[in-house]
Amino acid sequence: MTADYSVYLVTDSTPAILGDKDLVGVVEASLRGGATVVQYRDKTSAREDLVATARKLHRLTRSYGVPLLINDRVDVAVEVGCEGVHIGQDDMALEQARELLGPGKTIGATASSEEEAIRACEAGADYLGLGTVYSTTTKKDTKSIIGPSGVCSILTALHEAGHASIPTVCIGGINASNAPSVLAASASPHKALDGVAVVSAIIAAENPAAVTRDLLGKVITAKIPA
Ligand code: TZP
Ligand code: MG
Repeated sequence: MTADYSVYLVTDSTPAILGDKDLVGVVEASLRGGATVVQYRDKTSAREDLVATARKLHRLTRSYGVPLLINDRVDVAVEVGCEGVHIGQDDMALEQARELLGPGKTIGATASSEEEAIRACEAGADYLGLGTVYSTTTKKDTKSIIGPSGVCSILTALHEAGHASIPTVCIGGINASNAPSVLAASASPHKALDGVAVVSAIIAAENPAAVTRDLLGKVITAKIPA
């Protein structure tokens, strides 16, 4: 079964974004608002804390029927038994992640160019995160800002290389205000994004449920063919 990638929430536990709120509470609010995928992204916590938080998040996401993916840490995903991982260009090879996770798990990859996107498809990625669309303070080591036009070039290349069916989301500076224009401007004639991946617009929001609901409505509207 293919997941619904419409509103893909990526977590951030840093005080600059989460503030003094409780991460699990924020994720629950976003799920109430309709988040369709959750990625637990935590670059700083110790392994035992990663596993403990991932278990809490997985109990929650399971109750909403939403997949939980772990950023970078295939070992944590295996231990928790969640639905999969998201792997960056500098992380573990996708083939090795597949071997460790076993069949039936979801492996996502980040791509910021046509070549990276096609290579990830060939290596067995189940979906792609395309970006960075707009510069963002959430990820400071971003290599390239590709804008909606860069996303459009990648979607075109995927179609031409025979990978039209791979689900894609974009990431980087996306919020409920710019999501409709990003979805429209990034669509190529044969392939459009399946959704948007968002960190700060939801995690830092005063009302994560309302922001998620707003985003989901806009993504669904944008996906209806004109
Ligand atoms: N990868 C590319 S940009 C980014 C990641 C994880 C962060 C996006 O954060 P935000 O707050 O949605 O701009
Ligand atoms: Mg990574």
